[in-house]
Amino acid sequence: IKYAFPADFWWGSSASATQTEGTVEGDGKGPNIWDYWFEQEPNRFYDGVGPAKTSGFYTRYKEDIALMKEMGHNSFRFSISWSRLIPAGTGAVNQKAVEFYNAVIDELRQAGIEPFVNLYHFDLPMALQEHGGWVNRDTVEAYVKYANTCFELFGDRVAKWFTHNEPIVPVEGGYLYDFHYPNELDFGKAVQVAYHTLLSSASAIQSYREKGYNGKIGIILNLTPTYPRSQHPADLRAAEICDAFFNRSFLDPAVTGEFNPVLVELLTKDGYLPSMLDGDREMIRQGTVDLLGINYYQPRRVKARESLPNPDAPFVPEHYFDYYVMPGRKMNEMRGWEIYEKGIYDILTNVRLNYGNIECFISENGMGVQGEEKFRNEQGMICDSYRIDFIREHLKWVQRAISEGSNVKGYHLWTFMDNWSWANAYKNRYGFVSVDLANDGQRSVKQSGYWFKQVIEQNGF
Ligand code: BGP
Repeated sequence: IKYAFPADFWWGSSASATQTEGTVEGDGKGPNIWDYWFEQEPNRFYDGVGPAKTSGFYTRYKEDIALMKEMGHNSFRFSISWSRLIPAGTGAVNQKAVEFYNAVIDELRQAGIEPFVNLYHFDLPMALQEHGGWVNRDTVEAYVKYANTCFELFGDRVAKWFTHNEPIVPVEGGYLYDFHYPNELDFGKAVQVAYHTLLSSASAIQSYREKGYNGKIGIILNLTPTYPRSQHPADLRAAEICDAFFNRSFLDPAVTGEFNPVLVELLTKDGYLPSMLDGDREMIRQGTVDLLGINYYQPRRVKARESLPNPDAPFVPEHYFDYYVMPGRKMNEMRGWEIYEKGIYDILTNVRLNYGNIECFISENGMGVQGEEKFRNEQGMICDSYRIDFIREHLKWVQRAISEGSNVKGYHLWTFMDNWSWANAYKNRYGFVSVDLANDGQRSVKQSGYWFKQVIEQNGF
């Protein structure tokens, strides 16, 4: 074994409620912003394929968990759907949802798979969005009640909790670049939403600790290592600002309890500081994470702006910097994302050196591919050697970071089985397991799933 991993390494995959569960008539789930948006604009991104019909984890979880076990996984991250558990966002709890999540947790535990539970994966209940969503501070309070409900219901059997997945993404999608509901392009709202999300996380963490549960709680951040085009001071400054907006905005307060100074300086200068209440600072200082999930897909390549921003366009962070494409780089064509494996090592090294080497794991990494059916062989298996290469090359860098002292506890692929994507419905496939929509969602393990099984068995490769 050339690349060996520590004992008890968390091997598995990640998923989210809206992308996998599906809705069943009479199950009591309330609508969230994705159900609503799809109803309004079914052809915006999805060619009419909405989140109600996904891979159907809600009804097929036993089969799926059995497959995870067969594939040797020892952990699985999924999310609770807030609007399934509390259909109106606040108030009554849906008993069918309690039964469902209890059953999933028990099934995982019986299979020897540790449940990693995320409370929020982009899916705000529509009833709360109607009152302003995350712009409205009441949503923070509603979220903390929801989080407490989850701790009370499942805290005896779940020992790894996460407050949010990729909290910067709803800020970007909903308030800067138009790919999440409510797609209002408004920088001031973006900052307020980010702030309220952060506060909700800190407050839920504090509440979890006060109640004395025997587990860990963290946050999952998508980190995009940011590289300047050159060592010229203007390029360096551009990269510093980009990094402050997209990485350190959440990373700093979540891990250290302090806001990123570069960000504070810019927001102050431009008059965009969020409104805060007395006591918030202390809450954020107290509510730092035990555990950091890191999602890594792509780096950012940054240069200084060469022209002034258009004063009439809505304000965005790119006011301060520009991106450039590094010639000759590998790309994921489907998403236009650069594939840069060493980025995962750079993030882990940054966390080791600058964030107290906090306990962390790779909570998402993966390769979306369109049209994988053409790689199915005669035995019916999708031969995704490109995904095996992708995972292996990233794992080599993770292993190197560990050998240099990074406190990395696991690797989860996005995702276990092909699922519904926020950006393109079912076009882009990421799973170890394929889901044949034309054939009643039939599951079949891809070559990468079997390869990963071997990696787990040997705890390396
Ligand atoms: C991450 C999200 C996941 C998943 C993944 C792939 O940002 O946490 O929910 O969607 O990206 O993205 P996509 O399906 O849009 O290609």
